[in-house]
Amino acid sequence: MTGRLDRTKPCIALITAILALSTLDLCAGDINGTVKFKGKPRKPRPMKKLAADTACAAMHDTLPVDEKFVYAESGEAGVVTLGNVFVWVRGGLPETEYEIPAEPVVINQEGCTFVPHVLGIRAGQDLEIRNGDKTAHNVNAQPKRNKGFNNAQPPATRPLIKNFKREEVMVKFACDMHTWMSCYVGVVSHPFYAVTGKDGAFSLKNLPAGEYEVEVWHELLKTQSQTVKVADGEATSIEFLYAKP
Ligand SMILES: [Cu+2]
Repeated sequence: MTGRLDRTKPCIALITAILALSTLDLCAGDINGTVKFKGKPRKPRPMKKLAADTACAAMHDTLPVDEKFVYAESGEAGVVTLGNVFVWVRGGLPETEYEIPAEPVVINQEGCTFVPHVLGIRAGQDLEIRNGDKTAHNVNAQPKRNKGFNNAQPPATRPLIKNFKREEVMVKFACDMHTWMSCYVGVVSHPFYAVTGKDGAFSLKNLPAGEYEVEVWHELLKTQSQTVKVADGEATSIEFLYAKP
């Protein structure tokens, strides 16, 4: 039994090496990073106005909290990792047309909240807005560079299919029937964007070698940017640190 295991070891090592090679693009590089916040984090606040709406309140056992400041412990004293941050390459990319995914990006209205709260989409890509609730919503998209829309969406109706033609970071969405409802959509003309989870981590993969302006956006803390160099076959690590203004 031991001998057999020993013989499989080199084979496993070889397969691992081949797999590693196949995921490493030698003609592109990655940017991996973390977004953090230094200071006393704002506590998530219960959506009190939601409680006053009978139909919406009935959808929850406990009152949901807002997602304006989503964070986790970072391991460093006084510093937390920050979620719901939109990260994108703002400048430095070659003028190339990137194929637009055929699959739509989905926003759902669920328990009288937009899910997700922060998301990204390609300019020209379909956005499918669903109403998963047994109550009516009114989707009010408020872009500045794109065409806005304002559509009532009764329960059990077909999703709205929309798209934004131009790059715009960010487009705010609200619901005219429920003032606490909001979400933010980053519309980007290329595939190099991400939204951080609670751990603050993001990854922008397969960028051509070059020098880029990477920008981060947070609903309450606004924007920051950094110049980042990317080399072929390498991953560059960066960190963004917000502090209380
Ligand atoms: Cu609503």
